Amino acid sequence: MKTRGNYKNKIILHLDLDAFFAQAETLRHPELKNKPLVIGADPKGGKGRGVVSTASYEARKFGIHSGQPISKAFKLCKNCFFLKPDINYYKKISKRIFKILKKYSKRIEKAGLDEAYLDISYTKDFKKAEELGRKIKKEVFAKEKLTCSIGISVSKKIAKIASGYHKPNGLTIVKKENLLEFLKNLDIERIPGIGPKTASILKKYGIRKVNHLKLIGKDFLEKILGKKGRDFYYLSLGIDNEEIKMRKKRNSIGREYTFEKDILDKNFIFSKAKELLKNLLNEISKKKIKISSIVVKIRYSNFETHTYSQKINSEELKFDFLFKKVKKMIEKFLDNKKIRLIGLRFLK
Ligand code: TTP
Ligand code: MG
Repeated sequence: MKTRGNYKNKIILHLDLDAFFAQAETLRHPELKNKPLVIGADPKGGKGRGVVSTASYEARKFGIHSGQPISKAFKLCKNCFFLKPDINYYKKISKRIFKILKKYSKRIEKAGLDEAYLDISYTKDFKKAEELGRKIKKEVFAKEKLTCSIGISVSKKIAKIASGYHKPNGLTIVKKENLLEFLKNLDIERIPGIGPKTASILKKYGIRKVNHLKLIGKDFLEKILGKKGRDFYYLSLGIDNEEIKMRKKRNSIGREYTFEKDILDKNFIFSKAKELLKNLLNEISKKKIKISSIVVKIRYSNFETHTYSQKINSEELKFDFLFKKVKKMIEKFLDNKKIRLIGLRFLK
């Protein structure tokens, strides 16, 4: 995989899992597969006050969709299956999906739990990019038994529109030469950033299709929608220069330890701190991270928690020196109180 270098033509892949929470639930409730399934707040027999997180494609046929009041969803389909969301479970799946995706590009943006942009300009042409799209879909399904939709184009927004174009389980390629043809007759709601509110403003002026944005012109759109309007105008011409936003590097690195039982013995606490410090210094030297301060965290048995930080410079990044410092920092807190947790953190 090569992701660096100035490729003349940008190729962006957008992936979005289909009905993510609902699909995830069918993995552990196979009896719900291909059934109308709604993930959201408890419908409480139609009196529930929360909203729908997502619905399986079978449930969408009843008019159920994300964000809708759960009471309405219940009225639309009393025989649908309703489950409450379990975010931690979805996060675990999401992490594994991203592990797969990271193999295919170093320039990757996490746009949500089930959504990512990958810069795949290194594939150089759309034929190879399409092959890669198929490969990723195959691998996601083989490893996680989940279907996704992929869009591939010359920019982020167009790739996202493309991934939503043939959902579920779609793969849509929009090459530069087909861009304007593809955009022309799309409903304006397909554009990322045009929600129901913006759409209703635009429709007041008869603007329903992407082509209408182009015809009405930049100045008018800017007048009614501000800077956003100008972006929509440029998008109608196929112009979108938004960059992939990679996650910022971590600006701290830390470890903590919760004792099996609350501890009073100072030397025992020091010995744990020693272990944490050794591990952290090891990691810092491996990753060649620059450090500006160290933070000690102490939690007493009653959960009261304190942190204490001190500046350090790179010459001081030696075990003996730091261990002395850490011991002093810890001692400030001990005060003959039982300790539940000890933590050490270095800040960049
Ligand atoms: P989406 O990708 O927008 O929706 P989806 O994956 O359920 O369906 P699609 O096939 O159209 O992509 O969002 C991903 C998950 O985020 C979704 O499964 C549930 C959650 N979500 C909410 O909780 N509330 C919301 O309003 C939306 C839009 C999503
Ligand atoms: Mg999705």
